[in-house]
Amino acid sequence: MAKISDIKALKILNSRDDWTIEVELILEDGSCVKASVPEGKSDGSYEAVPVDVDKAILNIHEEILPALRGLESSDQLALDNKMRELDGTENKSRLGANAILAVSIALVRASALSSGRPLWKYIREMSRLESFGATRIYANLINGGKHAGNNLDIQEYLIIPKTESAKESADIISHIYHNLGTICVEKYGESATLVGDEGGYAPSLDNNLTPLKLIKEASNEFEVDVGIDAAASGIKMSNEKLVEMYREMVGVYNLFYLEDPFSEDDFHAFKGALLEFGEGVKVTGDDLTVTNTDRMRTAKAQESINGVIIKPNQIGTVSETIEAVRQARKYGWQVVASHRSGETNDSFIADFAVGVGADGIKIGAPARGERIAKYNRLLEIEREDV
Ligand code: 2PG
Ligand code: MG
Repeated sequence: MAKISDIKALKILNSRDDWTIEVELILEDGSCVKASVPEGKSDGSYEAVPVDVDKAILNIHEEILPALRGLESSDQLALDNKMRELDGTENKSRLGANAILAVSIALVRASALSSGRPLWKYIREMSRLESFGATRIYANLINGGKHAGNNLDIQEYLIIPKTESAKESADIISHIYHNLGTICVEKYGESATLVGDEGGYAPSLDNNLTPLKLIKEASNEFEVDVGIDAAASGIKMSNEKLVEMYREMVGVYNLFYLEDPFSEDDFHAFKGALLEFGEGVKVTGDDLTVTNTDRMRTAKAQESINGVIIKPNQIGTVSETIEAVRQARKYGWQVVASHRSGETNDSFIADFAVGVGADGIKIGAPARGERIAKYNRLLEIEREDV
């Protein structure tokens, strides 16, 4: 194990052509790693708060580096806590959740490298979390809502292959994605295969259920579950109308996964959906819970959900993200780790998901380099896991 020698932060572009931070972290044994952070568009109001990128870079150089230099890199919890104390706010709004997370990720990656272990394995050992089976891929093949310029209210239409293998999963997703493209062109013309922020097709369609019909047609010969992320905080529709739509999705398309079906403070409406659809449908909190153990506690007390999305940048340190997974496991919830719509080529989320033994990982469609980076890292991890 080695001590922290230097941290350099700089500006890079993300997949939406917005600036974000990349840090290079060097240990005294010569281990040198990079890490960058993603950014959401359909953000929850209770997420940890990033600061302007130039300010974040300054904060890393002037405050975080002097506080961490010379300390043992492998003491993740102590280092994350040190950054939290230094920040001094509840939501990391002074130093910036983006500044803190970039350093936090770089620390895990550097310690893994220094120890000679693959990142996912290092996270598995550090978190002492158990894996209950393979991490299934949640692929978003049709984009709507804030992620696309079309007329669909629902943000994401997902397929989840029923297989334990990342390679088989990627293969199934790729076949269905191609089939879907062909079907879209046949039915709606070439422009129907223009893609949204997460690489899924973004056609304008006659209603919010049609994407499930198209996906069903494209999936024909393959074994997949289907789901949606409504990201309902951004939808202007009454709860009655929403429930009616979900009822049809569950009834006709056997919906397995239902993320953020209502707006972010409506714990009660989530509970209603869970009661109506039962354990067979994973009613999942994202903007509702924002990887925050306090919000998760409220959701548990109100019996609102049976699944949760986990995103490191919603809370701002790797240690707290691990703690959120631990708490979700205690509650018996399904755990799905997730990318953000504004991504870089950093594939940390793939190692994190496998490391903490998440049941699923949401990484968009197999298109656009920043999404492909996660697919390819999952394939690599599967090859390493022998
Ligand atoms: C979501 C995410 C990722 P965003 O709502 O789950 O798919 O979108 O990063 O824009 O919040
Ligand atoms: Mg979501």
